[in-house]
Amino acid sequence: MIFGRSERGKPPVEPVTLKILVAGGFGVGKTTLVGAVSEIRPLRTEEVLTEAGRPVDDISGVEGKHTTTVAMDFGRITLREDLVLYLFGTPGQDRFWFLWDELATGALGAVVLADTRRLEDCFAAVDYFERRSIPFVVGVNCFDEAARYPADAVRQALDLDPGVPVVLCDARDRESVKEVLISVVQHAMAHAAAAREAAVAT
Ligand SMILES: Nc1nc2c(ncn2[C@@H]2O[C@H](COP(=O)(O)OP(=O)(O)OP(=O)(O)O)[C@@H](O)[C@H]2O)c(=O)[nH]1
Ligand SMILES: [Mg+2]
Repeated sequence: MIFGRSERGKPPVEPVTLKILVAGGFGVGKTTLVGAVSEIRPLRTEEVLTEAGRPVDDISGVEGKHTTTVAMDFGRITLREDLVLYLFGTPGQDRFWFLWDELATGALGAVVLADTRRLEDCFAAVDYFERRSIPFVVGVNCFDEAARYPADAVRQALDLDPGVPVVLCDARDRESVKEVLISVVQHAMAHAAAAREAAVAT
């Protein structure tokens, strides 16, 4: 078939692809978040939590949970025609920490998911990104049963730098998760621009 000029339309844009990590404590909703927003069937590495695992898998606070991520979650979302995010959800349990460095390689930024009932569970993730200067936002996953706190109260409790965005979200809701992802991209871009300016100034 022969197309006229106008029918051929614009040449396809090569999208910029960015890698974003989704981290946070055990059972905070990382797998749920990646699944809610991914436009491909998310890759999951879930294993069933068993009686045998009880001594090592601390399920207090998440008693309804039957599976856990043992390697990673993987999903993709096109935020704009020219901007695609690859999402890598980390495993939440301490015994899988050795995987984090591998997953963090080349990441533009990260989302640290938090549950206000177990805020301390995300301290390790916050420390991890602060130490490596990887820009991150905190997404407060507002579970139905949890008390609501304003973003500033969460910021104070986590002792975050004033520039770190804190976004209230619902990990099950696509639009809500998109807002979190947009904020991490904006924050990471601002971080990169500030680093460039600092480099020019020296
Ligand atoms: N009510 C409510 N339940 C949620 C929400 N997000 C996740 N859940 C539930 O919480 C449980 C834990 O969710 P996951 O997405 O597996 O958590 P995770 O952070 O990936 O867990 P690990 O990989 O084991 O660390 C699941 O049973 C979800 O259905 C939420 O926003 N509200
Ligand atoms: Mg998971």
